[in-house]
Amino acid sequence: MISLTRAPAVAAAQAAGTPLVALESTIITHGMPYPQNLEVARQVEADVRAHGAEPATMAVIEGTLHIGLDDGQLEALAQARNVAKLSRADMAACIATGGTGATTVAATMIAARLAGIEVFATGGIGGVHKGAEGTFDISADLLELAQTPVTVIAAGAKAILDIPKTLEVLETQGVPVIAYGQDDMPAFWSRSAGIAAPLRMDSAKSIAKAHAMRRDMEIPGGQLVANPIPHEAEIDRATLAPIIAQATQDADTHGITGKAVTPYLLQRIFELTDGQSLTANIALVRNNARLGAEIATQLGNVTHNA
Ligand code: PSU
Ligand code: MN
Repeated sequence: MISLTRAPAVAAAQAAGTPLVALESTIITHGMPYPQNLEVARQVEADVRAHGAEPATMAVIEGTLHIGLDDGQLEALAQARNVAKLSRADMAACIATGGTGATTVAATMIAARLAGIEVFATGGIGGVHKGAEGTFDISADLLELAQTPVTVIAAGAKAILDIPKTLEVLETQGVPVIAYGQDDMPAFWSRSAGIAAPLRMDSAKSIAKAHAMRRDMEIPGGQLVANPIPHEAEIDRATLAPIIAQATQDADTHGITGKAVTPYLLQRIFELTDGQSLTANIALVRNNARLGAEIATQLGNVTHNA
């Protein structure tokens, strides 16, 4: 038996038919420094609620998979050090052995599926790292998107990743990548990666209909919605390119490998931009939470009127 607990607000929302939006916890434990991580976790939950949905932040705490966290749990995670970063490979082991860990995109998708939640908003997904032809570093997030039926709203893939290779893997795996409201693929801190996205949609309703169509056609897997960062928060690509190159080189110099790579790069870029990367990160996560709530609402309409 899976030890799974819904927060009271999540259980009430599901009973009432209120739309739900899953949120991840690795962004709190490994993606941002304290105390901004706690402020953002609370703010993003408030953003989802302000747009008519109920948030469910996922985490494994002492062997129980939590679907929705209370404020004390959010705060404990935000302050904790050495919390495990859980992906598909280690989530079951963590639950089985009574461990505590934060959920990545892949693990949050698994938690959402178990809880019956179909929409999940985050900042950025993992992808194919630069130099993957040598390291084989490809995030499990991409393979999760291929098999778990959750629509994930992110601001595209970070420029720390090899975006063309990330798109190739997603195409091979049959994952629709939908740019929201523009033709170009967004690149996290920048609105454009300089290449076209495979698909474009201009409304939450279209995205919800496409999600429902995959379900009706029994095509496994989810969708990736790439929502461009708001204009006012954007950092342009030219500014970031040397910073990313530096951070990537530093990771190499320090022999950072495996699941430590992404958190290391995020922290290094935060330092090298004097915190500007974090300000942008916060703006885009909030923007994704709002769109996630709209998609979840539309999905409820599409499903019930079918
Ligand atoms: N990208 C970000 N912020 C993040 C992450 C990725 O911009 O916090 C986190 C997410 O939890 C994502 C994980 O699922 O890193 C990917 O890690 P890896 O590359 O080791 O699969
Ligand atoms: Mn990796």
